[in-house]
Amino acid sequence: MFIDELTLNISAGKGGDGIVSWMHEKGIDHAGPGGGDGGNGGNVYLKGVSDIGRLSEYRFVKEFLAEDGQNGLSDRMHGRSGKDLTIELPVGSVLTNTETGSVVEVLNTEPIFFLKGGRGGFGNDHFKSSRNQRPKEFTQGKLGEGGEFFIELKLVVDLGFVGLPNAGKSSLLNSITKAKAKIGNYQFTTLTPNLGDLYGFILADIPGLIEGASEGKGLGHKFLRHISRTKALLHCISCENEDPKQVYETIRKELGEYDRTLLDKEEIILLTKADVVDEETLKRYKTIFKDTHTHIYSISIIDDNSLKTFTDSLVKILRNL
Ligand SMILES: Nc1nc2c(ncn2[C@@H]2O[C@H](COP(=O)(O)OP(=O)(O)OP(=O)(O)O)[C@@H](O)[C@H]2O)c(=O)[nH]1
Ligand SMILES: [Mg+2]
Repeated sequence: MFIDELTLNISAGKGGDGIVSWMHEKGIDHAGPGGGDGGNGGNVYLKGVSDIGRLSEYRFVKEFLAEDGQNGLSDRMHGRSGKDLTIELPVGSVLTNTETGSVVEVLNTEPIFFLKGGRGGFGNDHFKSSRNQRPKEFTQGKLGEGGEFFIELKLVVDLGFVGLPNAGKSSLLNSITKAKAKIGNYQFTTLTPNLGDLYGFILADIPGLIEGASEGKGLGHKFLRHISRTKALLHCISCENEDPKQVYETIRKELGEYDRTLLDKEEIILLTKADVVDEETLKRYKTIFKDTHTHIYSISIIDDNSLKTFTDSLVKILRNL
């Protein structure tokens, strides 16, 4: 089950309490204060991983807690600090503190310091001074930082495939990358995003959109968040459609209703399934976009030349973005 949003309670560890105790030296009772300080609570780090399914592993996890610091010990020994906790999240995760609204984004695999553990309290030994040889004071450990976090995955990808269901998006992804997306001669074969790597560029094939997706029709538009970070969109329009422009407008309308900024992205027009029409028709389809687009291509997954021409151009376009 693919999960791209989740709410979790996450807290750094509490600091251990300082304690009150007395040194016991041979023959002398109450030789002086001996209560050690508490250890600091463990910190929480976030680490991005390239596994886009990682959030589903946390489906039944309600909270993540770093270890608390140990209380102070006698004989002036300090408590051990709590172990740090590292939470792995898919690259592209955005965490929002539901109370404060503060946002942290996990954009790469470098560990991010996220929540600070509470400081350990002071034992009575800490309060010893020339004027106070027998302090009875101590302080408690502080709570670690923490809260409730809404985690939303917005994939970090270079190019998003958009189009009607059955346009051949997944077939294309499988043909030009090592992806193994499910293909089917019916609508909504793709139920969750698929990623592929083309010379280091990450391509995302998302479920097909239909008219009314923004009102929840079909699979709705919830997967569009995954192309919100891309610089470019690949409009996949099947040559089976007699009016490619209308298909293009339908998809644009749904994109715009979800998020107007999606309309400002660089667009590449790709007429798919070119083998189902004759050359003249294909030419006519391409001409429709001439005035509005510079990048217009056609492919057929059974024509290796068309795939090669397209991928060569695509890599150039992506390099220049
Ligand atoms: N003739 C022909 N058929 C194709 C081509 N590319 C894909 N198809 C067929 O079109 C159908 C749909 O392909 P998919 O790749 O599953 O389409 P999709 O756009 O991913 O569809 P959804 O996941 O439902 O959005 C399958 O039966 C494919 O075999 C092509 O270049 N030529
Ligand atoms: Mg598909």
